[in-house]
Amino acid sequence: MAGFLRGNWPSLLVAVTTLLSSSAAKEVEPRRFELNITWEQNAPNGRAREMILVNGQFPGPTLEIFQGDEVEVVVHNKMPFNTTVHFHGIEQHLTPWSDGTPGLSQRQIQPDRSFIYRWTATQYGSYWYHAHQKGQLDDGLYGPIIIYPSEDIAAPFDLISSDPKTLHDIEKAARNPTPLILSDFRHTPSYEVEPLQRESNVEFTCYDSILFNGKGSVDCWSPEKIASLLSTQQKGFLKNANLTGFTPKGCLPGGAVATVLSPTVPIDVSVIPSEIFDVCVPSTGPQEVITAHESQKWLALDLIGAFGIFTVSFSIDSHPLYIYAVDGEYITPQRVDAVSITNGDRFSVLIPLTTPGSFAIRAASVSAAQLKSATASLTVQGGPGSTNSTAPPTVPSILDNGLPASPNVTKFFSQPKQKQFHPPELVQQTSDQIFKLNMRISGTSFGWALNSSLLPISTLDWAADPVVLFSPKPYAADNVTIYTFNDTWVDLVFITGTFPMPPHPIHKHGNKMWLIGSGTGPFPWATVDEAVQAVPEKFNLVDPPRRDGFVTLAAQTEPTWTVMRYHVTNPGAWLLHCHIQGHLAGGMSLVIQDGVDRWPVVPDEYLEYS
Ligand SMILES: *[C@@H]1O[C@H](CO)[C@@H](O)[C@H](O)[C@H]1NC(C)=O
Ligand SMILES: *[C@@H]1O[C@H](CO)[C@@H](O)[C@H](O)[C@H]1NC(C)=O
Ligand SMILES: *[C@@H]1O[C@H](CO)[C@@H](O)[C@H](O)[C@H]1NC(C)=O
Ligand SMILES: *[C@@H]1O[C@H](CO)[C@@H](O)[C@H](O)[C@H]1NC(C)=O
Ligand SMILES: *[C@@H]1O[C@H](CO)[C@@H](O)[C@H](O)[C@H]1NC(C)=O
Ligand SMILES: *[C@@H]1O[C@H](CO)[C@@H](O)[C@H](O)[C@H]1NC(C)=O
Ligand SMILES: *[C@@H]1O[C@H](CO)[C@@H](O)[C@H](O)[C@H]1NC(C)=O
Ligand SMILES: *[C@@H]1O[C@H](CO)[C@@H](O)[C@H](O)[C@H]1NC(C)=O
Ligand SMILES: [Cu+2]
Repeated sequence: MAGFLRGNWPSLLVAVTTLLSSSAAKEVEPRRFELNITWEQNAPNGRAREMILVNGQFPGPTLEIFQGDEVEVVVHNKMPFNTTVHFHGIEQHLTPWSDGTPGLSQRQIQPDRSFIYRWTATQYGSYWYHAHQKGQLDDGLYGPIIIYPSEDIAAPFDLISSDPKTLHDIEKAARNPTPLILSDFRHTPSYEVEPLQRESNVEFTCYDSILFNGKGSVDCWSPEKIASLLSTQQKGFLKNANLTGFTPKGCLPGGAVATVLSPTVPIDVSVIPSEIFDVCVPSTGPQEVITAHESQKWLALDLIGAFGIFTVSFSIDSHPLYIYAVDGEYITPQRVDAVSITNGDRFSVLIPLTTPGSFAIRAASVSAAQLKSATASLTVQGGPGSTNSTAPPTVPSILDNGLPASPNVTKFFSQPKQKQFHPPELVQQTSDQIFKLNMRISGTSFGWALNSSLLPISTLDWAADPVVLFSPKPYAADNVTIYTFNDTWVDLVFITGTFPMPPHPIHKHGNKMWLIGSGTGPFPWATVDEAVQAVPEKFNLVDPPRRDGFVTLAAQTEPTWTVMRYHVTNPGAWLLHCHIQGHLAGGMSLVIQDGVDRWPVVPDEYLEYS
């Protein structure tokens, strides 16, 4: 039994079959998925490259699960690279070895090997899976997870409408959400990007396409269009670097990225191929079409931000969005015109279908380093007796730079107003431990540090043997490793130490956190209690938003701080990191050993897996 995870996949299949039949007496069989991960030619935006497919698809298949299920995901690595698969936002309650973080929770899955992830679907809602090995997310290893809520979970739909018929239509739509994965996509494979970044000392902030469910095109805009969309901040970056414009790809030129972020570090832009930042070659791939019928009245979408770097504005022409869940958990619904989506985010939205027609689904980058937008289509077919001749012209809510398209567009999703519909517990008013993390750029423009020192992902991938979960360093505190005790409350204070500081989408593995406060200026207080005394208006300890990732405040000229609080209930080795792939690769991570006093006993088959 101990060895059944080893070996190549055909023998494993036999072993798994045996295992399943021998456990047939068990009442509940696990919900089982098999993911064949391959490295193949594909052309999601009309231009071919080698990339990652899961079961021959991109994005990977949706894992449909019912809350309470035991889940088994068998990964067969048929790529020429090591890999791991992380289940983003899944708390992995009592199964920290199935979290998919190389060096922290498991050894890497080598080519022609397999690995079985096992976890319990304790949560409900919208999640996703993705590679956690180096830059493989950018190569296409991701797919949606839907966990259908159990019957006893109350939903907030009667806050959208109290009309019984409408409520019925809404509930029906929400039972069957359509995943819509948004991603940024690059032609250059991640294994080429990494060494080129190191050789040039420049962070590669430029992508080729925005994709909807893996479909899109390469649009090349005229210099005039690009110039007309530039923000004041973007013009300022150009001015500092003595440049006049963004590149034909709509990007801040590579040299200027480094000038802005790490002006004292020598760079070598000559090693950067011109297609990375500059040359735009148009190509056309398929367009994603979401089809619905007017008679449904409502449509539910699970929006998933599978970005390597972008944050986008998202909207659907002529349609409001009712956001009813964030990162999988119900909230008091917000009716908005648009929502900003960043790396790792999930927004579950309901859309009223009132008119047949075709409406643009828009995503536009609001990241400072690149202008880019793309559209998919919402096609609403007409019901019997309806006519589309009277359909009004469609009205966009956002422009190609993500800004509101007209003064009428006033409602973007508001995180401060995000109210959890039924939080599992109240946030504790005081904490037991505080960790102040000084975020800064350390060296090159991609060398972001979560706390002063870099923890490059390569350190975890290659050097962390034994794996932290298997051999914890309980009392290690070396700038990049912290520890906590079970059933304590922990504050993570993210302080910007260098300027300019972009917003960082910080994701914690293993549990959700509350965003209890943020502010501008230094954070001179020894504890969050003291901070709350001094600036109570900067805190919300009553009903703060709860998520598995929050974006830290950007900073231009003075420091900012962001406080996240969480309850340690799930001992294990968890990564806390920026979800921007370049920043993660560059070192923006912290190892959290949660609950060192109640460390889990790792099953032999995971300990021995190699
Ligand atoms: C994975 O690949 C194996 C061998 O090619 C095949 O038998 C199996 O059906 C594949 N599984 C899926 C889910 O595609
Ligand atoms: C692949 O994983 C194995 C096992 O963890 C490790 O020894 C090897 O160095 C890894 N290879 C690469 C290129 O990371
Ligand atoms: C921009 O030009 C000014 C004046 O010529 C010069 O002092 C500065 O070093 C230049 N900056 C860069 C990044 O080249
Ligand atoms: C609009 O009307 C045309 C002609 O009747 C029909 O073919 C088409 O499907 C309709 N479009 C929608 C979105 O209902
Ligand atoms: C704004 O809303 C008003 C009132 O509904 C409408 O008349 C006007 O055309 C809208 N303007 C734009 C730019 O959409
Ligand atoms: C921790 O940070 C300090 C200050 O930046 C540095 O001197 C030290 O080398 C770091 N330690 C480790 C283990 O990275
Ligand atoms: C953060 O790094 C500093 C060194 O710059 C170190 O003194 C401090 O202990 C670290 N904080 C944590 C929480 O590890
Ligand atoms: C950790 O603490 C939580 C919250 O009190 C508790 O439910 C859980 O059983 C504890 N875990 C262990 C392994 O003791
Ligand atoms: Cu970051």
